[in-house]
Amino acid sequence: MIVINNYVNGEFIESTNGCTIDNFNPATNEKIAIIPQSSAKDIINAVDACKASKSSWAKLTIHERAEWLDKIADELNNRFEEIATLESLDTGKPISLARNVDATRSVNNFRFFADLARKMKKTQFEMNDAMNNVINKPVGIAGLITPWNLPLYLLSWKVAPALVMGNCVIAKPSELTPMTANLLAEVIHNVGLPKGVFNLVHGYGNSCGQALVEHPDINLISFTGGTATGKIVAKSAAPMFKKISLELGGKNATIILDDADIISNIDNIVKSAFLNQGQVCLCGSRILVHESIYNSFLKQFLKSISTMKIGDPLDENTKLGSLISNEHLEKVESYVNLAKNEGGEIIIGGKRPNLNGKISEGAFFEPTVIVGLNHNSRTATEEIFGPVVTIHQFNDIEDAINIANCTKYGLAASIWTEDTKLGESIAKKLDTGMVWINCWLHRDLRVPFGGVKSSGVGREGGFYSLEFFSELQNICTFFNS
Ligand code: TXE
Repeated sequence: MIVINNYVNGEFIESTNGCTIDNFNPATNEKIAIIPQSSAKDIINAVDACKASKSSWAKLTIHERAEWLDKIADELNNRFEEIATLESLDTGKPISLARNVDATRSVNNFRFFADLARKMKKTQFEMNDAMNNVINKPVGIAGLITPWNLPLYLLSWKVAPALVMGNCVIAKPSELTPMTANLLAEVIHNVGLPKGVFNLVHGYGNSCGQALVEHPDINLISFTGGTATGKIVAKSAAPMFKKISLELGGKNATIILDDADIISNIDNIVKSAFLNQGQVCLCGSRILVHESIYNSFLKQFLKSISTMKIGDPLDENTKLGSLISNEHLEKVESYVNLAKNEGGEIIIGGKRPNLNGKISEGAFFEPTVIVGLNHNSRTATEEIFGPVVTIHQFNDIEDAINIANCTKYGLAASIWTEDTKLGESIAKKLDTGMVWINCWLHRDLRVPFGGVKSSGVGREGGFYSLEFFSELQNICTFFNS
């Protein structure tokens, strides 16, 4: 069992009130760590640390700050296996996924933003009699709030651009997954980043997280989490005119046209539904299939699902681990019960698997497929965030587009067709921030990431992140005659 501290002003310290939160491995229910249950006082201390260091950090050139990002990436890479193991223990996700997705992206995020920052070009607009220079200044203090599904992957996605643009950072990871945020603080400490530039404060969302959002001297909030929490964050931050980015939930459609190459793509479609036990905001949890290929699709889909091994997250062959917590498992189960009440038929899964040994009481749930539901039903439109998909038939493309657009969410979608031109024309009619055609989660870190409607506000990714984590200032200099 590990005792985790906050990291404030270059020191690992307990919360000022001395209170703690127990942290569990959801696959075994073992207590694996104790973390600080921080309060507003700890946020105030972190803000003071940022204030003391922000002008010297902001004075460095962007190239000097990019060097720091590379040092962090190198040290993270040295601890690659440790990142994967901690992430697997903390979330219950399969170790192979923690390596290939979480650990890999966490290192890459630092490298990517270091390289991108070095490529930033001057923006100038010349007039007959003057020159406009648009410069990117640091915003100041950035508050970064992250969820439990991809802990270090999402935290590094915010920390790297925030630092490289000259901001000081206060990070508040999910209280359910503190391990790799702590590892990041150790890495940052070991590489010798100036104290106070990066601070990490652990605690509950409604106390510690809320205090972060409400602190008047924190100039920017980048939040990834649930839509209900996003509303609270937006409401608190808006009167202070903070810069804000909200990456929220999704209920993404997977649209399969009648000419789709099902055989070649079935494993990717299954992955889009169940990666990380369906706990990715981009997961395709509503599958819309053309009625002419419905039966053949269903056969392939169920066959592929049945090969996925559920089990010990630390086993190399495990494809599906546990959900994040027993509480979340109960939420997922409640949706399966709701689906039955709404007239749905569960054709695979729908229950906790029988597992033995130390994982017998873990938060596991079988991959579940529900058919026969109205596309407007609650099960088919609300975010479940678990290994549960609903399948719906359509007979013409406009029908599919209407079904895809019928939820309050608008994060992502995927379209599967041999006619990519048709796919692109459908994509334009979808109310989402992102669409993949014949692929899913195929990520180029330069592209804008984010959603519309209840899926969020703003875009991060590539230069969009660098712009969000900076304040644009235009300097118009009149030519001397
Ligand atoms: O997330 P929360 P929860 C969805 C998913 C899930 C639901 C709820 O549907 O079932 O959200 O999950 C911090 N002020 N997603 O409750 O509460 C909290 O401590 C400031 C989608 O676990 O949104 C954590 O650090 N911060 C999602 C972070 O917010 C607050 C990923 C996210 O927690 C706060 C996760 C407050 N008042 C869940 N209250 C995605 N977009 O990928 C909580 N927090």
